[in-house]
Amino acid sequence: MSHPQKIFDKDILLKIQGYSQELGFELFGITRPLLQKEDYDYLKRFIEEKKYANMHWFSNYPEIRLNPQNILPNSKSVIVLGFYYRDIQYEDIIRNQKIKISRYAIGKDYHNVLKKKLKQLEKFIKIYYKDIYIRSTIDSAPVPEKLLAKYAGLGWQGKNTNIINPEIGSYFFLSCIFTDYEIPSDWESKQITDHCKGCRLCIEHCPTKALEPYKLIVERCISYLTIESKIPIPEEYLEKSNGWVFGCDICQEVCPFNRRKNVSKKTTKESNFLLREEIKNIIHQLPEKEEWENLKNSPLKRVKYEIFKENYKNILKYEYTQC
Ligand code: B12
Ligand code: SF4
Ligand code: SF4
Repeated sequence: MSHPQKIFDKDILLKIQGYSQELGFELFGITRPLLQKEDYDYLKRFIEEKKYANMHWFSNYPEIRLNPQNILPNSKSVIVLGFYYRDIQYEDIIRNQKIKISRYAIGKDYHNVLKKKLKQLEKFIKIYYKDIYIRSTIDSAPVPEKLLAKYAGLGWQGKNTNIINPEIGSYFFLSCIFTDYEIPSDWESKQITDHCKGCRLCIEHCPTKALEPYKLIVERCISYLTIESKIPIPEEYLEKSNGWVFGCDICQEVCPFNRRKNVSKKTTKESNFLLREEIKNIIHQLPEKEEWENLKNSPLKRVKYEIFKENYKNILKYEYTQC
């Protein structure tokens, strides 16, 4: 007996897209989970040459990172989703603060928020395809989400290395749903061409000179230095950190695609990503250990209190002497 072929139906894909929009995902695309040669070679070199600084976890599972189809047996397609996170109400606050927390981290932990939504979407897909194998990822799985988003037509990879969508800019999270269903031949996500052209604003404004076009020098990036390095910000970078104590948004703030008229007022649809009172307090005053311990379900908790505290104090010291 021959088995029916596992191929998505175009109308059902449209239903899946519709439901993803109901859940709040604004960007949707589908592609094959295979890297293009240039990207594969670059990523391979990046791993081999240990360009990931102290993020030693980056070299785990290279057979998946370089061949994302290996994340699920017989994986044939990956649905890539974008979720807009910027809370417009934070814009005035962040502009006038000495201590800055990246826009993506002011709400509840996006891993938890989006994992729940992805589970709902998986359930929805299984209504139509009971025999489907699915695996969802949000950030922490060893798959190159930006490259897959680029192939799925969510945006182009800018010179600041983020995925930028011409309509909504770059303040969105990426998630992936890998499946063992093929993409129908009449459904093709078209790749968006590079819109950066002659612009170099992100490169010129990066305070630590961490950017070369389309390439990030990890150990110079404030985002890395404040979240992933696991040591206090070294002196040489402190004076350049511009108040960023957790993450850094400078190369996105200056990007014209986040400043265009229709985008500059855009705000998240997800209440879980709005500025939390606890974060507001932290921006105004260094939290006591107890306050930090009580802060639950926050991206900030990736950093140890002792490191956060030292960075916070050092940044203020520098800013203070500057005045
Ligand atoms: C490791 C990591 C980091 C590291 C390294 C960042 C980086 N640029 O790679 C650090 C801690 C610094 C970081 C910071 C940030 N991150 Co981060 N990060 C990741 C993670 C886990 C892996 C990314 C990765 O594979 N990097 C490795 C390098 C090699 O990849 P790459 O920059 O994409 O480089 C490719 C291209 O340059 C290209 N290329 C191909 N050919 C060639 C040839 C040449 C010559 C060159 C130069 C390049 C090139 O291919 C390369 C290889 O893949 C992803 C989640 C995931 N699972 O994918 C989130 C992710 C990329 N991060 C995200 C975010 C939001 C951020 C921050 C904005 C957070 C913040 N505000 O502080 C910053 C942005 C800093 C920046 N300018 O990139 C989002 C991006 C969403 C989007 N719209 O693009 C992701 C997708 C998380 C998510 N699920 O939403 N991050
Ligand atoms: S996140 Fe900040 S430090 Fe890192 S590349 Fe962008 S502007 Fe530079
Ligand atoms: S600031 Fe300019 S060069 Fe940088 S990502 Fe945006 S459009 Fe591209």
